Amino acid sequence: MIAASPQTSRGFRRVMRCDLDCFFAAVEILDHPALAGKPVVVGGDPDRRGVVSTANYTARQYGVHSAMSAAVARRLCPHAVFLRPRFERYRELSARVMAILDDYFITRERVSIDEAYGELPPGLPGCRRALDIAREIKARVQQETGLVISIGVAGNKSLSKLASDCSKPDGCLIIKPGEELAFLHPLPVGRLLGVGPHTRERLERLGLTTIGQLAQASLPDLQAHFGKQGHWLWQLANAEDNRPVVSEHGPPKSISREQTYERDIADIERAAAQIQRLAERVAADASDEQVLGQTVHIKVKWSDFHQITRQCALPRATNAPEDIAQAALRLLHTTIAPLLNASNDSNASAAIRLLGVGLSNITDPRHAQDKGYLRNLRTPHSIVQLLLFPDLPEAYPSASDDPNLPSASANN
Ligand code: DCP
Ligand code: MG
Repeated sequence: MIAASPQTSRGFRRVMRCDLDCFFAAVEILDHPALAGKPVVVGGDPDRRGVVSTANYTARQYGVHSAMSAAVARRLCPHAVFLRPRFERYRELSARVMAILDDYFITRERVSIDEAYGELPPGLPGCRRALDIAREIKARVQQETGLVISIGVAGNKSLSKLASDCSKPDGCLIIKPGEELAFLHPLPVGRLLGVGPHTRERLERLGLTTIGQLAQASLPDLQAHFGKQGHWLWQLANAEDNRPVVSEHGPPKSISREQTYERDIADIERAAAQIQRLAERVAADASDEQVLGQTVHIKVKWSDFHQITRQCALPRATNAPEDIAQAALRLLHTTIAPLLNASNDSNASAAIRLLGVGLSNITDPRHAQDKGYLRNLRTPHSIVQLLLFPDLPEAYPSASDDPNLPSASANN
């Protein structure tokens, strides 16, 4: 059997994955205590092709889940309270939670608004127990934000994710070195990272229903059926995952906003008004992130679901709403209007179902100066760890000085 977290003189790896419970819904209940105990669904309007962003655990008992149509959610749970998302508030709380995590992690990788991986100091004799760190984080998140966070700790990223997912809600699951395979192997293959319904079905047709069966399958056979993915899945099933936790020191690659319309748009004036509105929201997001972009793109999904994107370069990087709107409107008038008119002439039913505006080719003067790993090492807890483990920087090379890891600039 393969040991996932070998004990070395530098200690074993401890990766923590933290994920807030039913995040958007939890924030709504926090801010509106009268909702406590009720089923709560956050997302788009059930009467207007809205989609569920999330639901609290009470609503989930009725089968409501993320990405489901809000109309279906309402049929499943008619007495649920349906709320529109308040992204500003979610971003604010997310930032507060991430700041708490920074007090504990050597490196923190934010993977979504409510989820992050952290590399803890290595497991060495006398070091602080992962369970104690996890309990302290849970208590601080609860006290300082009122939210519940679930935590998994294991020797690598995919195991720590599985551990935190399995522990939900309000969970904390530590997989100790040597316990990886006992935890992993009884689970169904569908729990493995990257195994969606299609791959799961194919694995099951080969008689591989548990992760343990996948781990014992012949590697050449798996590669013959699934190519590179077969090898990766076999590694995961054997608790092998060497992916580093990479702190995000750079700006986002792109910023975009899109909207699906209740009634399809058939006239260019209405489309232009929507493009203007979306462009202003993109500009506001870019301004919040303190970044500039030099490429503007628009996206159109027609009523037959066919989708096109068009883009143009700006003379200089910007986050000014008027620059972004002007470029997006020019794209609309030059590339989309003729198609819209053509469809009207031929009496075709093609009209616009969705519009989007995006900004890419992003630059961030702030981040160009910022060494993310130094920011992490500055945190008080990390300084304590450095005193306890003076060889820590060597044991945990930063993203910028380990040749096996992407450099700060290559990473973004
Ligand atoms: N989200 C969304 N659309 C999705 C999935 C998620 O808008 N298809 C939003 C709403 C979620 C937030 O992102 O609250 C975090 O996503 P998670 O997958 O972590 O889901 P939750 O935090 O809601 O629930 P869980 O307790 O399962 O983590
Ligand atoms: Mg979550």
